[in-house]
Amino acid sequence: MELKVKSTIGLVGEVSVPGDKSISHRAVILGSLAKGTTQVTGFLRSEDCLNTARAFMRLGVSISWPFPDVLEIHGNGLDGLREPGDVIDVGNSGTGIRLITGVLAGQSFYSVITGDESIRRRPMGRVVEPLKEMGAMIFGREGGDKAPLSIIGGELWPISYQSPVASAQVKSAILLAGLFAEGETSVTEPTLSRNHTELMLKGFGADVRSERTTATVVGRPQLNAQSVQVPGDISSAAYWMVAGLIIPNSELTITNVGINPTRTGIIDALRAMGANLVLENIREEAGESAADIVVRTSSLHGTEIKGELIPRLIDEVPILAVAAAVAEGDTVITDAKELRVKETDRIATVAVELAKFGVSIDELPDGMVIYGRSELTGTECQSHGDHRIAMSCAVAGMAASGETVVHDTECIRTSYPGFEATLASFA
Ligand code: SPQ
Repeated sequence: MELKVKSTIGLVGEVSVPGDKSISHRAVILGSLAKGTTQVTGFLRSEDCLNTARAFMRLGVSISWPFPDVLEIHGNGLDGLREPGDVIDVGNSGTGIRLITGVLAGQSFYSVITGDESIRRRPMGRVVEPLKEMGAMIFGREGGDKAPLSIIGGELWPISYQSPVASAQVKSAILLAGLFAEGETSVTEPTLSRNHTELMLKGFGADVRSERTTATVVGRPQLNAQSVQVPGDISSAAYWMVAGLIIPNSELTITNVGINPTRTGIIDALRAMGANLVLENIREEAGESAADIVVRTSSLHGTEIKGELIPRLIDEVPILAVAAAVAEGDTVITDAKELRVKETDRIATVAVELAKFGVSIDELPDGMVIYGRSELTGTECQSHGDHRIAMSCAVAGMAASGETVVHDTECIRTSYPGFEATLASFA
């Protein structure tokens, strides 16, 4: 599939984005391990999250859709999963494979988990090693670092793990495995990553503590079914935030967006660049907050993005690079080596694709320098199979002169079904 985008002006009105991907995955996982029926409203029906639901159905959990935007998970409790009859396939989802592997590590049956070509390239050693320390047997290609992974879990013991990377997937895999270990399992990370797992575990009744960058869970809890309300995904909202800021004559409200502080780095970075961005109607539900975000066309300037800010905006770097390209002055992004092991090497793919629009950009080993004030020129670009690159190119195309064609855009379905329709509504 390809997406044709024309130069656009004046984004005015209201737009909504689908449910948060991270929260939707976690709702399926915890709903499956809880006793009773968990109702998830605003569940993200994207390929990644549907694959997580399919994985738990394969593990014996009954999941139904009473209404289009409501998912019901009929959980059988912590010990209610059963050996799958076939390989579990997470598709393109790093969150899916790493978090589900944490759960499988605590099961006494045999399972095999894999994903698409991009998933089979991404590092799994970061979860396999600590889960093996807890007592699980896990095998994979390249010494256990690459999927497919075969897992024989069972009795686990708790660990206190010092993670070398700030990664919510590593932290969550270990905390989920910790549910099956007697005693306290804790994970300390160099800087705080998104904390949806900790918040949701608390909501389902687990004993969880968070102190600075350490999260601790007490094993063998009784998890009870919950009603989960999923807010809109700030990572999806980021495309319209940037579009509304860089496209002339825009005033756009993005409604019901999750603003968990571990995810709002994009707001902080854009404000540091001079964005006219206001939060309205701020509210909280079950530990997760949401707001309407109003953006108005702004004259942006370059900034420095590094350190603790990076995990709070890691998935937004590609679209932030588009904002930086049209800003006055240079933007320097460092401490973001993690970008090299996402769906694609996002430092390389952002540099290659934005250069096609006429942007001057240098790769750094752990980030990039974007030389601002570029006049964007419509072009033909490639997603490389990465949803965030596809959507960032589409927004760059809206701000560019002439027409832009983005090739290979099926991947957008992994996180943002409906992106193309919203884009078309602005044409
Ligand atoms: O799930 P996946 O494929 O890893 O998705 C991405 C994305 O861009 O949507 C990353 F490629 O988001 C991750 C994010 O980068 C989702 C996530 C989570 O839900 O726990 C955590 C982050 O990854 P990590 O490795 O830093 O923990």
